[in-house]
Amino acid sequence: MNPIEQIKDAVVRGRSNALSKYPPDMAGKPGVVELIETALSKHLEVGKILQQGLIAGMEVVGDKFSNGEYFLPDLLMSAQAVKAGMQLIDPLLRGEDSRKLGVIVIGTVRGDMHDIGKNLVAVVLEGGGFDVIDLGIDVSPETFLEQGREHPEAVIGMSALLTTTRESIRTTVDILREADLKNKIIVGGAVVNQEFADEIGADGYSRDATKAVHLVKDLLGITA
Ligand code: B12
Repeated sequence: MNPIEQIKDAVVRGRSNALSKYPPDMAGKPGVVELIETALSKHLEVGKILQQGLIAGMEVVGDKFSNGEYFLPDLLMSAQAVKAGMQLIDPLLRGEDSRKLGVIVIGTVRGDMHDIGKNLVAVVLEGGGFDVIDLGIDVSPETFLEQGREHPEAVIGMSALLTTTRESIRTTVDILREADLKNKIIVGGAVVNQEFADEIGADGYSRDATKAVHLVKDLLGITA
């Protein structure tokens, strides 16, 4: 297995670091943290570590959870491993480039606690040169409204992973539109698609974090 595949595997197995007791059959073996350190020392690209290691691993975990092979504790261990890895590469993704292309306000909508995907989108946008204001999870329409008013130039991003909270996106978009906010709105998350985005009058949808950067650049007319 190459170093990136090892990172992906460690995410799938929910192994954060070498000191962790989990999973028991991997005692003493490196986890996501050590594997990323090794990958970085070999000058592997941070973007690859993120996309093909952390995100790809979490996608496998998502599928295993959906088909009943994994249960909640497995899921949480993997989420923790991704978090540990993100802490390591986050500063590198942000880069030293202080040029800012624009502001993004992003959050997971009311009633929804899922934030792994939203966090990835936030980090990748930051890495792409944007200032990101992350409102966290379970964000009320009122908070989005306040932030939109405070940052009229910002693109607002909303994430939802549940069929029920997809409706929170709709409500939030309606409230922002009724208040006549001119912010561009982008939406995403596993239960969202282009059709839904069009239906609720969002300005854009992207199925993953990397495409979100292109989407925001397109919306803001940034050609570089
Ligand atoms: C991890 C997870 C959890 C974790 C969340 C941990 C965390 N900190 O986020 C925990 C265990 C807490 C959890 C809880 C629940 N979950 Co859950 N969970 C998942 C799981 C397995 C993976 C989600 C994930 O992180 N995927 C990986 C990331 C990288 O993908 P992503 O989120 O889709 O994000 C990518 C894109 O969608 C996009 N994107 C995301 N957001 C945005 C935003 C913008 C603006 C843009 C442009 C793009 C974008 O870019 C991201 C990166 O590429 C999914 C199953 C699955 N296969 O998706 C179920 C799933 C979403 N959960 C589900 C359910 C039902 C629940 C619970 C209700 C379970 C329960 N009975 O308690 C609770 C809900 C709690 C709540 N109120 O929110 C269902 C939802 C079913 C539905 N359609 O409504 C799913 C589909 C599982 C299933 N098959 O049943 N869950």
